[in-house]
Amino acid sequence: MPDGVIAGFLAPHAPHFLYGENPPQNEARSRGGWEVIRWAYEAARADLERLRPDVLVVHSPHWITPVGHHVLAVPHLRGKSVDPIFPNLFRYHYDITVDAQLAEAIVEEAGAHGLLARAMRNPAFRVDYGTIVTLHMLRPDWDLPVVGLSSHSWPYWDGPTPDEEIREVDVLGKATRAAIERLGRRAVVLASNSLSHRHFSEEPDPPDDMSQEHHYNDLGYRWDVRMIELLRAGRTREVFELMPEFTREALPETKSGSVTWMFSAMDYPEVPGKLYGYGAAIGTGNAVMGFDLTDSIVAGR
Ligand code: 2X7
Ligand code: FE2
Repeated sequence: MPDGVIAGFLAPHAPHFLYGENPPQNEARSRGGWEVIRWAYEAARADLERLRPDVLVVHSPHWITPVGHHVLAVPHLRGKSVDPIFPNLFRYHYDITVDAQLAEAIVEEAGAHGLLARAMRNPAFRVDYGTIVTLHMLRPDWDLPVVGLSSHSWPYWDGPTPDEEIREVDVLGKATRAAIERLGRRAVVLASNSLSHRHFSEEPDPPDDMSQEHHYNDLGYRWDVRMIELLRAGRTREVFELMPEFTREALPETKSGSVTWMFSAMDYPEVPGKLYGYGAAIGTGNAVMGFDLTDSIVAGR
């Protein structure tokens, strides 16, 4: 089997999905919920297993670093992560093994590609829920080493501008790929992103009352379906051409760059994406999709 970047997954991280799973690591308990997405993740997990990667590399919008790109580079991270907006749903005890050698190589390559990048070597660092939910939903056994990348953005400053952000994550994707190839890793890259991102500001009581869960508006839903159909057809170039309009109209979480980074790390393949499922989380649009560069997960698009 070849080395390098072998696949990517669009793997959204609403804390609701993990809350619905009731894993022992999470303090909050639910009656389930968000099954369509949780079943989608079940199928994606089986495909991830077939790919036999030796590392998972994830880019998260909820580790925000205004100054440069940061990369988790502590070999072992343990602690408790709490979602700042939904602490009632997500209080998670994590125990994460990091491929620190790959993390350092990504930082080096990012620097060589002209980006400002830093290795995060603080063992007391608290890992964000975006990184954790995506990794947990795809690999709940946590038996593979991982690398986490931050999102270099800051909503309150003039820079980076949206165009600069896109350029930065495109270059970061190339640097990630170069590091993976240099070390001969078999890596799967994960975009921790939902799609349309307007969400309700009040939760139902109880939060897992599924009669209250639906898309925030029709505009967001229709944009998501349009983007998903293009991704399913492998029409990647059109997806990126539409990205600015999508960003303006649907306020998608892809704005923080995870999807662009992932496609750049995969070298923008025009492969058909496999849709595992699509559904709402407090109004946002969430698709779980796989992009296989090896042909080991085909079928069932
Ligand atoms: O971070 C999130 C998200 N992306 C979607 C929905 C709800 C909460 O948190
Ligand atoms: Fe999010």
